[in-house]
Amino acid sequence: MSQSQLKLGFILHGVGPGWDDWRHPDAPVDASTNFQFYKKQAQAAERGKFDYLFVADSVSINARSSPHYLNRFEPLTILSALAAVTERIGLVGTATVTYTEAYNLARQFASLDHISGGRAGWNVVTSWLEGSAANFGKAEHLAHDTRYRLAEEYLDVVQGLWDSWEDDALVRDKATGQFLDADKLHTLNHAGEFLSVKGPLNISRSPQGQPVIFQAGSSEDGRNFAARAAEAIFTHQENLTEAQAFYADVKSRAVGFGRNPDQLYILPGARPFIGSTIAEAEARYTELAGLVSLENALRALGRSFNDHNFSVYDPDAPFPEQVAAEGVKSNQSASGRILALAHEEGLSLREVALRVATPRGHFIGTPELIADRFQQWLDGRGSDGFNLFESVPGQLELFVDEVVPILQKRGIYKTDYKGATFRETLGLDVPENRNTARRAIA
Ligand code: FMN
Repeated sequence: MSQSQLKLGFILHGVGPGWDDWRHPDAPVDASTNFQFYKKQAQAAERGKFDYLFVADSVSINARSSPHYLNRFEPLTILSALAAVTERIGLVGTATVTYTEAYNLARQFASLDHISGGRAGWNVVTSWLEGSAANFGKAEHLAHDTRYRLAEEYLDVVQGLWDSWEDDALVRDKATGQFLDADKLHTLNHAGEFLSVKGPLNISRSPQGQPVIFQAGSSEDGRNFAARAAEAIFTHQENLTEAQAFYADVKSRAVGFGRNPDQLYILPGARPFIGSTIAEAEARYTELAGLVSLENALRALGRSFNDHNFSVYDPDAPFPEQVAAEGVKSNQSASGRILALAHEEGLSLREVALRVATPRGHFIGTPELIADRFQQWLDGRGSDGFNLFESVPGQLELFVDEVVPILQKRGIYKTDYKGATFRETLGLDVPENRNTARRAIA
């Protein structure tokens, strides 16, 4: 068996995922809306042969939201700009099925795929914050299971729209004057539980056939959705043992849905703190953790519980387990993990909040140690790669210059991009156009 290779993505997170990351002495405070900052990070990641850049998103904020969530670019817009200043790296953006018209979304991602020469990916999310509804004229946010049911129908509609055009539908013969072969342009005529979309889409099939599908929920519904329809899943795993269980579970679900499990990548998050010594790396973690106030730790905690306001409780009393219901309707996997931690270790609210807001992760150390851990997770079938967050400013460059060469030397990471499109880079099949397939059978 040939050695598998790590897939690596980099999340463009502006001033950082934490509430206080922006206070780091080296952090540019305007990073989340600074195109030059995005461009610099994108180009550094491409220099490190990262498979993709990822831009996350949400459609609801309030004064307790983190600095990056409060004020950031819309994903498709920034990714289109980055397409023009990068050449090979994949461009993955979040878009929500609950608050976007399927026709618009299909069109936008197809456009990004054309603009970038076949490098688009869509992170299909359902939006976990109730507050989103009021921004879109909806009386209520859909229930968790309903959102996933919508996601399945929605994805099928979007992929159906992407198949509107067969590959050779555009004849564009100047001599005969034939622009289009109308037999190869197809309406979708979808009418389902949630959506009604006629089609066809007003942009031709894109360079990689269809953008790559990512998914990021890890609840029962989330795992099934990913196993059935996604090509990569973002996840958070506490340790290698849990990651292995998750990996085996999702891959076996994919097999159960009749899929080749190698066509679905499992990508846990990783936030390396790299130093020339372990002590230096630890000091970087401690410096960042030291910036976090209790007030902001409580805000960070609230996010997985439907933006619950934890500041109303006594921080030194036991964790208020009655908030579990907010997590169940919002972010089941993250809130479930937090509740289990509080329960198993009997922690106070303060302790839980500080743990959540200052995650240590498993990747603190020298470049060699980080490479060892990555290899351990890959060889141990805990992951197919990682979705990297920058811990403190400058760590992306350090990773590219110091960790990447070690991974390459070990043969577990590519030394160059394999193909032109994102699918080729990832080794993913091009989905067959459903209309071409039908024609072949007829
Ligand atoms: N949710 C969003 O609404 N927007 C995002 O950009 C987004 N990115 C995510 C990235 C990662 C790495 C992970 C682990 C999750 C992300 N999520 C995002 C949240 C998921 O879409 C999902 O709502 C959450 O994991 C809860 O799903 P569950 O209830 O199925 O566990």
